[in-house]
Amino acid sequence: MKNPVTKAAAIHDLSGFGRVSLSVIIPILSTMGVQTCPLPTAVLSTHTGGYTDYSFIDLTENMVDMIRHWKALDLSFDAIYSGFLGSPRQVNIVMKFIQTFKQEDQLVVVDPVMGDDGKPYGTMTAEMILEMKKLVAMADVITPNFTEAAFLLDEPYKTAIEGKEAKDWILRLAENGIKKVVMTSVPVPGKKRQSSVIAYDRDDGRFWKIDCDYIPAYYPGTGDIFASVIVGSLLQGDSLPIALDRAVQFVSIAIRATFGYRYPTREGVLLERVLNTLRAPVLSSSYEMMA
Ligand code: PXL
Repeated sequence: MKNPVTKAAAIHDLSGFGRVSLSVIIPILSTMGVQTCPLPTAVLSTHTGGYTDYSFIDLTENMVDMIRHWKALDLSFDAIYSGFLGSPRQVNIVMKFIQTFKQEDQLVVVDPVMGDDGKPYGTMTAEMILEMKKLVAMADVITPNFTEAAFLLDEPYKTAIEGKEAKDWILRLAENGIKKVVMTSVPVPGKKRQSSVIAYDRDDGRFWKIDCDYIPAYYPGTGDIFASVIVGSLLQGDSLPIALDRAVQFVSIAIRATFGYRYPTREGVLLERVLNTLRAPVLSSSYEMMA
């Protein structure tokens, strides 16, 4: 029987407090009609951005055990979506997972979660970055932010990039066969406060761009929110530029819903207030094709 609901394996950490990773990915994908099967990489008391002294339990061995059982059950997934990984060995486990559960018409999305704003997250190491370069090569779609793209390409982080060079970075990221590259938080020259999302579709060679609103606050987890909306949107058959529109608009609505309150930014955006908007059609579209 054809699966009546699409099914995604979600390989990310579970942070108990502060809305990031599985805490946002599961509700978003569920709302978008996707059954989400979490394969937790680590359990933390909080995420690592804005909190210190957090507890961190590495679940590498547990992942091996869970995968063994999933294989025995002969599970199949319409999508495999990985994000924050807790150790270099986990990257290898995810690579093996992709090989094991590979099937036709499957969507493999790797969000190479490593850092932001030019800096690596607290648990990241040089070895992790090396391993992550191998993992992204197995993906159909990758969603690095600008910092992660710089890490993957061994480029120094910069505070502005011209469109032509950004396209060149994306083509280099796509070199090893990746079908769709979505780069977020791309800084815009001459506009200190502005950022863009730029994406490339190898199938037709087109580049898409969306300029994002600026709001003077940083909320952890917005990268996970963005990438999971992209996953849900592509799974429901949207085109790449419409998936970008959905993800950019949803992150923007979520930030605006939160910023109006004096809410501690490290707790993340008020997802619960805006989740239902994911069910609405895209009513206004702001993507552009890049020449
Ligand atoms: O949102 C990315 C992310 C995921 N998981 C953990 C994090 C972060 C970012 O800070 O700390 C544990």
